[in-house]
Amino acid sequence: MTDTNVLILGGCGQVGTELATGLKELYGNDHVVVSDIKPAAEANVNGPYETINVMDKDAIFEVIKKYKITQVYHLAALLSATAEQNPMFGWQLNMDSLLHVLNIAKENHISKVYWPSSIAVFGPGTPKKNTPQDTIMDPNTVYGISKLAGERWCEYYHEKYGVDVRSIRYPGLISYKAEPGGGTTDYAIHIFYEALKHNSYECFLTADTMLPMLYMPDAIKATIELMEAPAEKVKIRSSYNLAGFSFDPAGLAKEIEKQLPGFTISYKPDFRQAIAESWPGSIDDSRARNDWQWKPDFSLEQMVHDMLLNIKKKL
Ligand code: AKB
Repeated sequence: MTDTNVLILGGCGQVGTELATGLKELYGNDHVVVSDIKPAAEANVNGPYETINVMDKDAIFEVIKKYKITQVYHLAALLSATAEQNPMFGWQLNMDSLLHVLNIAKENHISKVYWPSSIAVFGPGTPKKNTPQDTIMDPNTVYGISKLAGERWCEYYHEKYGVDVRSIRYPGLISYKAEPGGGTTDYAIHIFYEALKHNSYECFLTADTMLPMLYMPDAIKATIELMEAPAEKVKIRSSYNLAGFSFDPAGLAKEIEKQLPGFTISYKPDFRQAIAESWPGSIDDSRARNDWQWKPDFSLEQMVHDMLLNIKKKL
């Protein structure tokens, strides 16, 4: 029997959907409460579910009390492309909700917090290749600014109040179980659906826009491993660099073409190009590898194979 009870905020999103499955395998179905802004009838969750608006601290706290929650995974956020369309709302949602969770932890109502950061904390002045853990950070998107500020708050709450908060700077996450929502790296998911439906794809980034990426099973593995690691191994309390592989749209298209002969790609960059250009092309994640033995399982080739196989079944 576990005395760990987990609450996932933003649990119906791209990461939350798969993280819930992983955490239920670890702690049992009844010990993982999924929450999202959606009403229960639309959420399609098997197990405890609560509708929560993360801007409402009392609503979060009520659910924490009701289920005797010990750990919160706070995944709700406006991502890069959506936040650029609505900057003030992006800032408020991303910051206020994080501070609500950190304050609940500071008041000792929960013992551990997970909050994802992103490669969006980097900016045009950051070295692009093998971007180090500690480097120039000058994000120029609302999302990136909110994630960098969030990282500083996490470290502050850890140092001043002893809050056990842990975080990963997710690169682009590739998955097929749940839809991605409003990110710049989402092209690397859309391309698979279009490849299988039409054998062609029009990309909103240019052919040579290199970005760091990670396949979802590896992202879930990393998240749970970081949260399960003994506290003394977690030496970074802002957020850990992490990545699986890097590619540009032309490279991904080439890999898809190997497995789907005749596949073609064309390019029509839009406002997301500038966002992508401000981010690193590859990431140095040696601190995660050394501190808590992070190691991805999937190569680019294996990811493409698995995505095509599973999306084909879905379609
Ligand atoms: C986005 O594109 O906004 C996200 C991210 C890299 O954090 N996938």
